[in-house]
Amino acid sequence: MGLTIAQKIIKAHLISGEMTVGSEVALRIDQTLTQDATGTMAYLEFEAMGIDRVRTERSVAYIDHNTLQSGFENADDHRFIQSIAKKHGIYFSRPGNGICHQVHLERFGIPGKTLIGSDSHTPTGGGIGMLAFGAGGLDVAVAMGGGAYYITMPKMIKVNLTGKLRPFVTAKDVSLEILRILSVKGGVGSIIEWGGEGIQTLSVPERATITNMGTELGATTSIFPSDEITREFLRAEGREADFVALASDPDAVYDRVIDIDLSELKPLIACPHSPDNVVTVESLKGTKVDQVCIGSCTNSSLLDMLKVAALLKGRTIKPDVSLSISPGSKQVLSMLADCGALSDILASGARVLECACGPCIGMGFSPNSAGVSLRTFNRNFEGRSGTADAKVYLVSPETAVAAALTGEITDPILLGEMPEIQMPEAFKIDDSAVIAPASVEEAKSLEILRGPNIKKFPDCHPQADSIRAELVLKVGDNITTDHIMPAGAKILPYRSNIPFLSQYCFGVCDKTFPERAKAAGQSIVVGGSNYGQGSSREHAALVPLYLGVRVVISKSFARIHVANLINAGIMPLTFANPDDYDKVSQGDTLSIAGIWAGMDSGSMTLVNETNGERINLVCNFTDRQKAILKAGSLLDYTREQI
Ligand code: MIC
Ligand code: SF4
Repeated sequence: MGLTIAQKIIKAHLISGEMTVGSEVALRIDQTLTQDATGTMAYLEFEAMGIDRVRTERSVAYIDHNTLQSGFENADDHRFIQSIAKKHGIYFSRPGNGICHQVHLERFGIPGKTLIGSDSHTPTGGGIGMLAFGAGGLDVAVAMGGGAYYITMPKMIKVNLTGKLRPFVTAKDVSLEILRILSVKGGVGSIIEWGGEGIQTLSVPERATITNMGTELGATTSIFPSDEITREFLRAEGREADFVALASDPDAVYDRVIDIDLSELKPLIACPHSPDNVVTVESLKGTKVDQVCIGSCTNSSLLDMLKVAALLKGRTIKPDVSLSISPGSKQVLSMLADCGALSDILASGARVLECACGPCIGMGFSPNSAGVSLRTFNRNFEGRSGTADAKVYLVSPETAVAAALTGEITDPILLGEMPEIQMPEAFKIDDSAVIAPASVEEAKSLEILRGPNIKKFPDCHPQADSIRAELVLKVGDNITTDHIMPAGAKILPYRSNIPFLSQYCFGVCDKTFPERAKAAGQSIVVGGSNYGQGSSREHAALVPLYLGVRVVISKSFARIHVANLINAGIMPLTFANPDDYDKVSQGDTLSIAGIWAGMDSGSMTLVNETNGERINLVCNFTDRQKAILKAGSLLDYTREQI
């Protein structure tokens, strides 16, 4: 039987486990990346493991999320990360050099290699044929130390593209179309491979837009073949030597095949507050727009920016719309400046922001009250923009420009002819903002620079054999990590200060949660399906842990979050019958006995002491996961192993 691209890469990196769907496999990791919002914690964890030097082929620490520096906190964290990177063999990408996923694609990604990153959009690397996963910081720390990365062997979904996109219909619309088809849960447990003759019409940055947003499907990752288009991109980056061809075998078997005819797609838009809430742009025409943001790791490549500049050229944005543009990297920004496109953008009335995540994670540029914001980003979760009642829509750069110019949601086709975009043969290479690590000898005397914002890792608790606790919070379906542990300019600087962060835990759902959880001592949280979708932030596990949450019960979990819960020593359990979700209410006293035996047998009984109901819960822990829970956390488990 032939293999898919992902199966080939998994096979080449398999340390242990069977490559059968549903079993746990351990993978050797070639490259890691971190960003600063998750990185500070990841490096504290790496440090706690006591390993001198990273054991990967390439590890890069990016600063791209917390670049506002409205106090000492972010700058202190940047210095901490820079100093620890230098000492331990990690490349450091300075603030301003760009968004981790964009820069990694440009300068470091290699087809056929494995990459894990402490950011859920690490699958962007799939656009260049990498097998790239988002992971919690602790998993990345372990991989930096040479340890394996564990995933549940996924199913394989193939998306076959035929035809060619029409003018003004883009890779972003392909991402939105697959979200419309599969929903934010449709990719869970699967790797999505993109193929078919239609991919020949998509450049690497367009492919990367698609693999980037595969994260919103809940997919384990997404990947494109590595072909002549990949070679061309690497050549333009001066890295042709990194090229290897990669394709699936003709007789590879897929669990599901989806066909999309590119020539039939229309400009699409995801409505508030979920990326799968997709309709045609046309159907919303005339909706008044207050703000437009172009950028983020989804749509900030040179190609995207050149298209935006060409459409804005000689035009002025509506006076009551504010437009921000954040190029994805210093390479992109500097090439825009060299060719004059930046002047066209500025002349239109746009505000050019630095090459960073910025408004995508609520770091500035929040919309006005109840404002309508059209963004080329990948997430429009409630409150994420920093304005609680804003209505955020996700669109392509072309649709974004059309809204900025007309002041309302407008099909970009109405902008007239799409200008011809000439991509340069070679990109401008300047790696001066990437600082290489010190030599082993030099590293010995280097000091790590720590600011007062860095607080202690929360205490972990080895899993006891029984628990009796209050159901302190009951939430619904598709709860995101932005609900559990919000980000944004006010809170993001405190990612290494769990006690401070804890005041905001679940704030989007229930502002009284932190106080009630603390008062309860130890507690249980109940969620609906796809609990924990979205970001890879392990803070969505560490902060509840700090507040006393010991068990989370849901109808189903998102992949990275469930791993983060286990890594933090919080036991995730699932209702055997999803309808039993209705048999518990917030405030009930719940108990579970015989937990250790239940972990082995795969089922436990939850007793609702308040109403007398007995509810069957299931779990499917591997031996490693049981050992982590019993040790109290992955950190404790890893220390035991070392
Ligand atoms: C996001 O897009 O939500 C983030 C911010 O990049 C997160 C990481 C984080 O919370 O720091 C992600 O996607 O993993
Ligand atoms: Fe940054 Fe937004 Fe991409 Fe997350 S999704 S890495 S916040 S640009």
